[in-house]
Amino acid sequence: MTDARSSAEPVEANGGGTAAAPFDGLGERPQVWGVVNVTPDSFSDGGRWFDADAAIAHGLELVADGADVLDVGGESTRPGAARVEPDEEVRRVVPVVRELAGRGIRVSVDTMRAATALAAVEAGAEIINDVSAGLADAAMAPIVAETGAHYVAMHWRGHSDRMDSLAEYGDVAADVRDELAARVDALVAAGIAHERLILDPGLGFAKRGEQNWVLLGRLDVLAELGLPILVGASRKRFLGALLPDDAPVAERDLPTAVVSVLSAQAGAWGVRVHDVRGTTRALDVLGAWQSGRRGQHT
Ligand code: PMM
Repeated sequence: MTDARSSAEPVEANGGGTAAAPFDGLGERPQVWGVVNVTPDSFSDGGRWFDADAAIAHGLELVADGADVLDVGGESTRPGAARVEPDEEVRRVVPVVRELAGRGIRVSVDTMRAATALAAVEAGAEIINDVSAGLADAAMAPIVAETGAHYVAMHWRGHSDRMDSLAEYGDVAADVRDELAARVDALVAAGIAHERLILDPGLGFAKRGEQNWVLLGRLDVLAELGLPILVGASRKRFLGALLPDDAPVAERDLPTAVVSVLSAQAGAWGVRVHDVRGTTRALDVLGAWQSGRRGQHT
């Protein structure tokens, strides 16, 4: 195995802050993660990037649009989705990761499997984005610890085929915080450095529409855990619910960009989006707005 630790420098915010420092909403824009799905069945882009060459070309476009990180995934997590075979997942993501990382792009791999995570790190990925926070594969946390990769722990209660039945909460913001706090303890106990962790509220994963809005409106509750927060609202159903019934999925990009801005203002460290161009432009407006605000006070 290659020594991933030496290549995995701290994930820095654009302004030079480290991953442990949440975006302060005053000047630095959050990390923009561009989604590169190498799947035939992802809900949000209909598997348009299934072919490796097409996925690589799409990733390069996202970087040109301003993506800081490319999040490469080979398994759809849309509600009701069936699991992909482990070998097939590796076959889909590794060539794409190798090519993009080889061009000096910071690559994350979106996987719940330790074997895929390891293969991706060996191919140059610096970040493992695990929507199950280690719950789907007991080997994940020790493997991530061994590689020294950064790790996104997303709030998760069960696989996509049954997650819609797992959306019962007392206080959704406090419950998500507490369940993620337990995952942080387990991940650190397995050897992952605390400063390598990034948390994600898992919008749409065992959450109903209004629960997603509570999580966004109360991001400060999750911020109590003192780790960077990644928000993945892009093109999700709860945004579609704001649009006319017949609106195509791409029309969710404008609401996504607005959520990116509001998340940044609420202290999110990063946003994971399909339409990188729209979100970076929206975040540039926020940056200009904030610089105007600072000017008023000097
Ligand atoms: N959402 C999807 C997939 N991976 N990863 C993180 N960290 N957070 C998310 O909200 C998230 C994710 C949903 O599927 P998509 O790839 O089609 O957007």
